[in-house]
Amino acid sequence: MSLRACDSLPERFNAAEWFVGRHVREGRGERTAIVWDSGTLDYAALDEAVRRRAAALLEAGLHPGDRVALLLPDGPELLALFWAVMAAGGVAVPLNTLLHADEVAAILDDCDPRLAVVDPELADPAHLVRPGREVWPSGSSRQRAEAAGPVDHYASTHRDAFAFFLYSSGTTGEPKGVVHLHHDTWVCCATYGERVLGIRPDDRCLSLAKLFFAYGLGNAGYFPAHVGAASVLFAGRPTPAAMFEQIARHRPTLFFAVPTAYAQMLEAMERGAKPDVSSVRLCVSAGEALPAPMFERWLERTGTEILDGIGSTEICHIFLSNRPGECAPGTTGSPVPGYDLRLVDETGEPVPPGRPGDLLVRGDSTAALYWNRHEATRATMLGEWIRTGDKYLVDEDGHWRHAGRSDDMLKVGGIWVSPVEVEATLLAHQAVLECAVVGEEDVDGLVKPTAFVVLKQGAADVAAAELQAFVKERLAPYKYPRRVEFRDTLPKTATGKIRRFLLRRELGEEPDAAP
Ligand code: 3UK
Repeated sequence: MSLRACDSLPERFNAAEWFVGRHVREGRGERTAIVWDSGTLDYAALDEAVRRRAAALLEAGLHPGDRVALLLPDGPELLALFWAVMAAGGVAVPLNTLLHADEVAAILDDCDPRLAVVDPELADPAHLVRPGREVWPSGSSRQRAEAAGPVDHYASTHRDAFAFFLYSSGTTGEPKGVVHLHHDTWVCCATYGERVLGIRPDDRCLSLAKLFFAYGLGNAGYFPAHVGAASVLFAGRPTPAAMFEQIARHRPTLFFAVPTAYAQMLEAMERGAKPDVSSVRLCVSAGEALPAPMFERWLERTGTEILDGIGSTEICHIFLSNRPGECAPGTTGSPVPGYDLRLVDETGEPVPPGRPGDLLVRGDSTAALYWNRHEATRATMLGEWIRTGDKYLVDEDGHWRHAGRSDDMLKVGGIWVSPVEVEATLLAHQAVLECAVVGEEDVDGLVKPTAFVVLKQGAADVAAAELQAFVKERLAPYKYPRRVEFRDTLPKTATGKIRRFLLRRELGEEPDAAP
């Protein structure tokens, strides 16, 4: 018998009702729900916006379980639509706004939405229409919502019904739809939200990671909405200057970012920027490991700790984390209450203490499946347990330390980059004969993609910058190799496979004892 965290929820449970409607029902309608550069919205206004949008979706013929894709910048419209889709009994699919048009089209073909709402500045809506799929430009979606009378109740969904998909890059670059249920977000709030963040009604949450990432969705979407607190939403590019300005203007109490961003903000401060971050009670880092020196530098400059925690799109949010006042820099702390963790070897047996093993996690917020990916689902979701693809070890103080990945995937600025996908793109360049992409640490100890390239004989010389631009034109810009090194040959196995680990070893990223 397994005790599920969400057993305390009623069987009929709609996440949108919990995170929005409930506050109005219980008399908290006047509390601020969303703050952004041109206004604020209280819970009563957000609830009405959600119910109007749900009405517009139902009028358009949305059926329970139909997917609705959302391609919009962070702001009240995106958050209202996200909840509205669930309020109407549908399944919300927020899309990465940094992707190229053909990357977006491929995701839409996979999740097969009945409807997509698209900001015309991010993609051409007409280009995405298919038989059986309507596409509403975001302006016309807003008009439909304003014209619709609000629905009078949130759909009576099962707590285990599909609620939203988040697309996450796979090993060859093709994105996989990670399917989450109505109870998953509630579980993240009851575990990490309450037990680690201590989320409370007077919090204001600002996330550098956008809402379409699992990380951002919790940070500035459902954590504050769990307790009637406020989301600070920012649509722009999260440069250090923009983040300092947002913090000074909107005075968040919780600030969420990725190590690369903390590194850039520290650099700006070390060059003389003097941001006022006095409103922030806690900073959080996730997406990739936070190097210990960055924790120390930030503490020295701001007087605030950065809580490093690991989460994943599949587990929905953070399941292993440091605790306020007890941070162990350079480690990911200890398991979040509500999650069980195991480290196993290749045969599935537990590893002895101090030795690295493959991390398996059990908890009640883990994804149900990968949409249309039966084999990947079976390889990752092992009954109650889920395979993270990370290697970890527990040190003598009982702290969990990240020890790399069991695949070749790179985390760059907290975002997945598939070396295979970047290599395939480079190979499409007429001058490239062979290439290999591996991670290389920068001065802060953060991984960036480096490409080793062999040019075709007789091909005109190409500059590194040309190859970098070639990748940026075809893939989301954060995927391009930060450094390109030209070689005459690449190390290969007898069967002709490129031995990436030898290149990693040359860069000092792999211990000499590797296979
Ligand atoms: C890596 C970390 C070391 C690790 C995420 C919700 O990053 C998130 O989700 P993704 O699916 O990636 C998951 C993978 O990223 N990783 C994340 N955090 C850390 N490695 N230290 C960390 N602190 O490989 C993991 O399997 O994109 C999703 C909430 C928070 C998140 N970070």
